This record gives sequence, C-alpha cells and structure tokens, in this order.
Amino acid sequence: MNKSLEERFAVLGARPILDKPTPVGQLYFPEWDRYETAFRGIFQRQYYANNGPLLTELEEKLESFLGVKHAMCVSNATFGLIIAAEAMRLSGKVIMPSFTFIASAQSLSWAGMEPVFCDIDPQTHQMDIKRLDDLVDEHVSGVMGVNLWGGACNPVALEEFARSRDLKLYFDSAHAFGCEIEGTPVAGFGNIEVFSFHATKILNATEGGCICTDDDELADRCRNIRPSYGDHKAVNITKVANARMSEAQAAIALLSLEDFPRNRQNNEDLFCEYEKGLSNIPGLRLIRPAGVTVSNYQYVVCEIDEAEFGLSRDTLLAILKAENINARRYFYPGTHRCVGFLDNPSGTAERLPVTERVCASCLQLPIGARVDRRNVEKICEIVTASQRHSAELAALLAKKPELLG
Ligand code: T4K
Repeated sequence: MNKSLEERFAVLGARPILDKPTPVGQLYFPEWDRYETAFRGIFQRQYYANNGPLLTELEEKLESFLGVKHAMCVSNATFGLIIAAEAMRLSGKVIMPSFTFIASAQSLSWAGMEPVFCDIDPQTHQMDIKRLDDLVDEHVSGVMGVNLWGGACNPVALEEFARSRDLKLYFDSAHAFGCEIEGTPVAGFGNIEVFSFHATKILNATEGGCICTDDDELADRCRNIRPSYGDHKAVNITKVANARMSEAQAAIALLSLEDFPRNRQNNEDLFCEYEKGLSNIPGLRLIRPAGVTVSNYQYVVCEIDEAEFGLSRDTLLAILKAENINARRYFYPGTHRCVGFLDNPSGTAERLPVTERVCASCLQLPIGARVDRRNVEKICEIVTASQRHSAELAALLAKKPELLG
C-alpha cells in the first residue's frame, strides 16, 4: 500500500527515518578502555601540558605519517593559520577563496591583514587558480590555498604561481588530513600547511591543529610564537601566543591517528553508498573530492539546483532535519558576506559569481564514525523521495511555512 505524504515525511508528522539526531562531522570516539589507559598515563606522570611526552610522540608520528620535517601541534587550526602568517612575515593582502570557513579569513584579520577573495571552480569548489593573475597587486604578499572537502586546490600549480610572482604560499588544509596526490601526502606543499584536529575532522584531538613545514627557520619561528615565551632555538619574533596543545588532546589525537586507516576506509565505503543512492536524482549533484588520488572523504557535499530538484536547498535541509538528519550548509554565507569583510572590494557578487551560487545551493550530509550503511541508505531514500514528491511537498509546505522551522 502506498504511504501518504503525512505517513512518509517527518516534517508532515511521520516518525523520523533516523532514530536520533545525526550530525555532520566525524566525531570519532575511541573505545573507552584505550582512552582510560592513555589518561591513566597522564595521571601517573602528573604532567598535563607544555611539550609533554604524548605531544612529542604525536608530533614525531605526524612528521613520519605526513612526510614533513616539522609537525607542530597547536590548540586549533585558526591559531595555526595566525601563527603561520606571522612566521612568514606576511603583510598587506593575501589571496584566498571566500568559499571557506570564516576562520580562514579571520586568521588574516588577527594578523592585521586583508583577504583578496578569489572565486572557485564550479565543478570542484576549489579555488579557481586561473583567476589568480588578475588579483595580484603590489600589496599582495601571499596566497592561502584552501584544500576543501577531502580534496586539494592544485598545490603544484599554486607553487609554480607563487614562485613566479615571488609570493609566499600556505595552505589551510583543515579538510585534507591524510589525503595524497600521487603518493605525496598533502602536508608539505608551499611554505606551510595547517590542519585542523577539531572533533568534526578525521584526525581528532577534541580541539587542535597542526602546522607543517619543511623549512627549519619557519619552524623555529612557529615554535617560538606558539607557547608565549619561546621554545627550542630562540629567534627574533615580535608577537607570541599561547596555542599549546595539552597532553589530554595529544592522547586523543594519538588514538585517532592509530585508527585513521579504519576511519578513512569507513568514510570511503560510506561515500560509495552515497554515490549509488544519489546518482540519479534530478537537480542533485554530488561533489567528488577533487585534485587528490587518496581522499579522507571527510565530507559529503551536494549541490541542489532548485529549478530541477523542485525544492530549495533550505527546504530540503528542513525536511532532513525533521528526519533527524542534521545536514549543514557549509559555507553560508560566504566569507565575503560576513561582518568584517562586507566592505572588502574583492568580495562583490560580480567578482564571485560561482561562490555566490554555491553558497546558496550546497549542503553537507552526515558521514563518519557515527554513520553506518543503513543510515546512508535511509538518508538517500528520503532525499530521493523528497525530490520525487517535490511538487506536492512544496505546495503543502507553502501552506504551512511553520513546519519548516
Ligand atoms: N579552515 C577550514 C576550511 C575549516 O573548515 C575550519 C573549521 C577551520 C579552518 C578552523 O579550524 P579550527 O580552528 O576549528 O580547528 C565546525 C567546527 O567547529 C570547525 O572546526 C569546522 N571547520 C567547521 C566547518 O565546522 P560548527 O560550529 O559548524 O560545528 P559544530 O561545533 O556545531 O559541530 C557540528 C555538529 O556536531 C553539531 O551538530 C554538534 C555535533 N557535535 C559537535 C561536537 C564538537 C557533537 O555531537 N559532538 C561534539 O563533540 O563548526
């Protein structure tokens, strides 16, 4: 017997398709006994912070895993980016995409600089490097590539560009931990790469991040800025911070690093399920991680074409939320439309047409340790049904806008 819409969709009163709210984000929690053992060690040693043994172990393991000379852990990626800019002695303006988490651009504000926003590629969502030439002027001192969605923004081409224009190059690689380009880990490109180890990322220190570089001098500067009062070889710096990572954070990160291969594989398997389940839906396009040969599949990103799908991205989000599927709209609004950047001359709709369109049409679905195949099947089922019944749903929801929350 065919179900009525009221019996099928939670937004109209049916039982939600998922039993509990399921967030976007990796949110991996290692088994309790391993966590307990790690924390017992911290209590036995009576040592909480400041370059403790777990932090040292983590940094050594990261250096070997990522194939970089220096991996310096910090309290979060935002601070990592601020420290990177200071260590490279950037000034004036830095070219970067507006289509990123606001922290990427805020790191420049904290360093007393301004972004020059670059539009993105419509297929991949990565920064459109064809546009870089037009954005360089005498005030630009660097380029910040953002490696998005478990993909990369063509770091090899960016290195060539930066060299030819005598610019510093660094990467916000918050989404790219464990990704590879033809056998080379994403980590050692440009002058510096910065990773996020936030709980929502595939390598998780609860909060945390890591600055990677092969340059000894930059590493010395970063190590002196990080802990308020210098460290390792003292070098001449004018600003310091406290962006240390604690032993508790390092303990979780070590467990997460140990489990990285399993978690990455789980993501890849789930991503394949999404590819199958979402492949033939009019008006929905799944964005595959681009520019890498190994991805961490940290995000499942879809673009919704309202005219073809029959519902707007935001209506679909409300339908999914009622089903306990807490899809997100990263990044909305684009950074150029956020307070602090509204007057930026590079951030107009005319200059960022693709960014504008993608900010209005893109959403992320749950993937990671809290999601299993059955969840993915159910999520695909409800997205498919939403599109199939889009006309009736749109008409019903137009009469009762309060159902959209
Ligand atoms: N560059 C890029 C490109 C980035 O995406 C980010 C961060 C950065 C730089 C800066 O990195 P960090 O300085 O943060 O290291 C999240 C994260 O806070 C942020 O790290 C991330 N990107 C951004 C894209 O997303 P929110 O505020 O949208 O996520 P939040 O905290 O609401 O968590 C997502 C969902 O997970 C919620 O439904 C709640 C749930 N949740 C969350 C946590 C932390 C849990 O169930 N348990 C948890 O422990 O920002």
